[in-house]
Amino acid sequence: MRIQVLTIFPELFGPFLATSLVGRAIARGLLAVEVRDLRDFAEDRHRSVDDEPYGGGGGMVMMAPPWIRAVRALMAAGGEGDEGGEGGGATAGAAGSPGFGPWRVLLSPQGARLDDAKVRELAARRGLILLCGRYEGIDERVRQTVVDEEVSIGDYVLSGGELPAMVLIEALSRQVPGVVGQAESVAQDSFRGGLLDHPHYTRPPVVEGLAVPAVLLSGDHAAIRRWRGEEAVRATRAKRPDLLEGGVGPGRVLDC
Ligand code: 4HQ
Repeated sequence: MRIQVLTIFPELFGPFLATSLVGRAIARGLLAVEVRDLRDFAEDRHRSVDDEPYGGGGGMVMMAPPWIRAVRALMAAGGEGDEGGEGGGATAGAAGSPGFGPWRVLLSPQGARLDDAKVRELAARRGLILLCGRYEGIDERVRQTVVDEEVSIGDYVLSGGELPAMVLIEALSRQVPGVVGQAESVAQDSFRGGLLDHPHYTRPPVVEGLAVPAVLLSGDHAAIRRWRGEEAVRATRAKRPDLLEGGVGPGRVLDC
């Protein structure tokens, strides 16, 4: 999977992309992430990307032309794009065929909230362009011309779309085949059932007077599997009952 990022702070991504699971996925060629400076697509010698809002009021607004030029340049240089289809927004530049090219995502609190289903859906695409805004907003015509979808990581206000983009990249990378190892992917499967994870323990056996549940030391693997299933349901009911009310009922979850 190929992800292109547009930002005025490309340096924020360095250590993130070099570290841990994401770093390894990139090193192994399973994931390609290219971070581009939006200012490279400005028109003036000051490399301006913001201006005062029409209608007045405080703050600055990101200008449309640098974004539009940047996104179109990335699409033209796309190489492998997306299979397209999905009514896709504008065109894929060079070929000019509508609906093809990378899927363009604007990180914004106005988008649908990111969840496991959305992560899987986006991870199934071959190419993404992530637009990271700053300032008080982005000229509305950017959305109208070069954005396929807006995604939010939660109902709070950040100063920029860079952290949301990193959240998305990390979650997406875990869905790329081969990125997460066999053992880890078993644990990951538990969320697919819509449940929270069961509690985990490692040495030492007693911490601050708190002992490890005896069943985990029993060597009885069927009993351990049962205990973990029950604890997952208990944790979900106590901490996130909303997950049990959704499409995946507890009955079905207990089956797996
Ligand atoms: N933003 N989820 C970028 C967010 C946000 C969010 C506010 C996006 C500021 C410039 N993005 N603008 N929450 O708070 O994605």
